Amino acid sequence: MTMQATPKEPFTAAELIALEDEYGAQNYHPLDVVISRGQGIWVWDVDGNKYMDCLSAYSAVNQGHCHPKIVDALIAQARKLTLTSRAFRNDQLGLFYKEVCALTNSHMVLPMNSGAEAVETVIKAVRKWGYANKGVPPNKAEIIVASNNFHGRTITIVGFSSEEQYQSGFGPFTPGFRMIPFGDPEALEAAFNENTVAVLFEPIQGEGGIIIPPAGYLPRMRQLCDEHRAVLVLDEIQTGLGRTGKFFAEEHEGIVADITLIGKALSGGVYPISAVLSNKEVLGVFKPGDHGSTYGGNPLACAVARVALRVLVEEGMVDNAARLGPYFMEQLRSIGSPHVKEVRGRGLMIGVELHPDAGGARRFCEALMKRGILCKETHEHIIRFAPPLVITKDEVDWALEQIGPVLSMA
Ligand code: IF1
Repeated sequence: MTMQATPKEPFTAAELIALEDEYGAQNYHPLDVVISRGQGIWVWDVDGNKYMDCLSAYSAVNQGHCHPKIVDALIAQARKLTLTSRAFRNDQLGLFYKEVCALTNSHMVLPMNSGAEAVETVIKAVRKWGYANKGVPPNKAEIIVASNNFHGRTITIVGFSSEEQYQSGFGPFTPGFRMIPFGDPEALEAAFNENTVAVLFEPIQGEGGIIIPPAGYLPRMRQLCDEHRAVLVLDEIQTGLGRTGKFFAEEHEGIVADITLIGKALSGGVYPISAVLSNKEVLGVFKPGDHGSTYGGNPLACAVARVALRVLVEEGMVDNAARLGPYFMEQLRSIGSPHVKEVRGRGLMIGVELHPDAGGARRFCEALMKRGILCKETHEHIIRFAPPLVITKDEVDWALEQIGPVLSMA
């Protein structure tokens, strides 16, 4: 392999973009803003332009960019110990377990790195639980999932996606999933059979377009899982940890899942860590050697997550999302743009759905970028606003001053 001469530092935005495009796999289509610094809700590009981050790395940065206490924890732990593997114990893991369980009323935890790994882990756990505890015949376990779901990118996970692009060219896939429309209680009821081991849902579909199920749907799901002795698994990787104005989105519906998946903001965007939170019955099926990960549960991740959880609670970020989310949405509606079909969301997980003839959400995201706001379309017609939960009312007002003219453009 020969190395090409690269330009001398500091690199311009155009040079850095060219490097990404020349050497990187083209599995993304990012906006052409090259970010080099972040603090709280703000990020700066290599030319020093300042932007409000209204994506928060898909809700990983709920605590704000480079939260000083989380960064301090990272640095302090990095100087002490970073990785032991799970062949040995480390002095952060048990403390992380205890704190995350206390905060979430869980009894058992399994730490992984990415959200997709947490989803894969729970699929293994509920299958094994079904064979051992429910008497499901070997290899017959079924998991009920929703159409329009998003749970990650592994082969098994995209295998139960309804999005043609996520699957196309990647088969064959893992069997054992039954897909039903999201939000329809009758379809849900009809999907259970004696081999159903679990229901795996997002409480609000994120990538699906900020889709909130009808009132009563999740309680009905809870009831059906109890009746059929199936494990209710909620993927709160995006909706959890304060994003919707409650610690977990399930709280809006007054239910408690058997298993909750978290990731993303578990570290405040500082380090990859995810976790499966469960009762003892389900995660209890794992025996030594059944599952694992080299980096899962490493002391650096645990030290970071402990502080990331603490600041979320101590600094009132969940309440802030509950307070400012409805205000943000109400003000977005009052812009009265003819392009807007609907503004919906919970807390600071907000979607603005445009009419099909508005010309697509991407052009609005590009116009917002020019006015100092970074956000990302989902599907073709939905603009998503999900700033870090540390945003203030004045900053929401500033954002609205930028968003108003953009939504009103021709
Ligand atoms: C990408 C969207 C968000 C998730 C839920 C599991 C995962 C995710 C509910 C997997 C991940 C991401 C991944 C990111 C884009 C993104 C996303 F646009 F696709 F929909 F957040 F809105 N469950 N969501 O939302 O977690 O393995 O990525 O850690 O580029 O694929 P991961």
